[in-house]
Amino acid sequence: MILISEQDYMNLAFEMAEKGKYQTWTNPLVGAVIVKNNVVLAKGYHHQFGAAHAEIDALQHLDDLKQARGATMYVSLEPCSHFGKTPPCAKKLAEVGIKAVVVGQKDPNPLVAGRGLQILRDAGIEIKVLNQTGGLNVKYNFFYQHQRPYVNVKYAMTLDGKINQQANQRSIITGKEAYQDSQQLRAEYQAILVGENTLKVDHPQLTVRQIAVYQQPWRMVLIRDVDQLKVEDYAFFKTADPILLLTSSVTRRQWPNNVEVISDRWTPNKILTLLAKRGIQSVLVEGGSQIHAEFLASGLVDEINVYLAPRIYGATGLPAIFNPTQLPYQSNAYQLVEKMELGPDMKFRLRRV
Ligand code: AOF
Ligand code: ZN
Repeated sequence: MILISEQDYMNLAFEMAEKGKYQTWTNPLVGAVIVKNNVVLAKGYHHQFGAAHAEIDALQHLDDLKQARGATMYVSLEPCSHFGKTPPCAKKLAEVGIKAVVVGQKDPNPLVAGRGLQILRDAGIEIKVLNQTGGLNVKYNFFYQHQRPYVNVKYAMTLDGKINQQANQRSIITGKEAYQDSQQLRAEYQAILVGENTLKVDHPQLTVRQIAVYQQPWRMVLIRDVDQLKVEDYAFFKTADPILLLTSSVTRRQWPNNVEVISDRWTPNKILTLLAKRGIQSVLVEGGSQIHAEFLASGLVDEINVYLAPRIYGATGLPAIFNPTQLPYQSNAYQLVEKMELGPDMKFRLRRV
């Protein structure tokens, strides 16, 4: 295919950015393409958290850095202006003689937020901002716009709305296709939250096992009396990835290095404030029904993912959203954005309108 338009080059930058998926942790996915006389000279992307930014990766793919002189760079995100884990990209672009920069979207990170564009402008580089995200970095953008993590409430239920065959018994509701999908979903979040009952009944590990992620999501449990927990009974505590126990009690125990215990009177809002302070941009709330009800009632849910299985559990089953009387009427609050068939099951993805 011959690439000719600005949009084609930007789409190529978006495509490059995607290659970093699951690897950039809290950094955005970014892609960059260097073009001169309608020829793509080099492509690059942000490979991994802490690694070179996309612009630098693209420059490194030129046969000779001198080729950058007079070239145009198409980059999906505003070049950075700060010294972070790497030096500022905007300065580097000026230094190597890039003539024009076409940017997908401005960087909402307050460390950059227009300063990168200013550096380019001051260096006499032509700039154009397309105001396109390419569908990338939804949670990154949300986090900086709202100063809190993006919240997804996820659960699997039967046709009669049950998440469990019997209270206090683990039930496998959905099939392997849905399992795989939910693994991918976990890989897209930086934190996973469950309640005490879910931990005790389901014994989940809350890790991503099917996809190689740069870092496992933080595993969080809301738990009343944290010192009563028999840690040795849970596979959950056997891996060294970060665990955050949010409790209303006070702990007198010595915990392993990867486990942090924080005491407070936790509400959804307080949990999100804590995560925001730690720079966590997204959280997947995996249940159970009590936590789901509390989050939905708090109005802090941005997305709902439901897996629907063709089974009926009947009267002994636990209803998906416990205590629905607390819930305000939400019929128009969420809109279907995706519907998928997963083997015998269905998945519905709804976003806040
Ligand atoms: C870019 N290109 O490819 C990325 C950018 O800690 P650092 O140095 O890696 O900086 C991370 C911040 O830099 C990130 O939050 C965002 O503002 C910007 N990321 N910028 O120009 C890239 N990954
Ligand atoms: Zn940069």
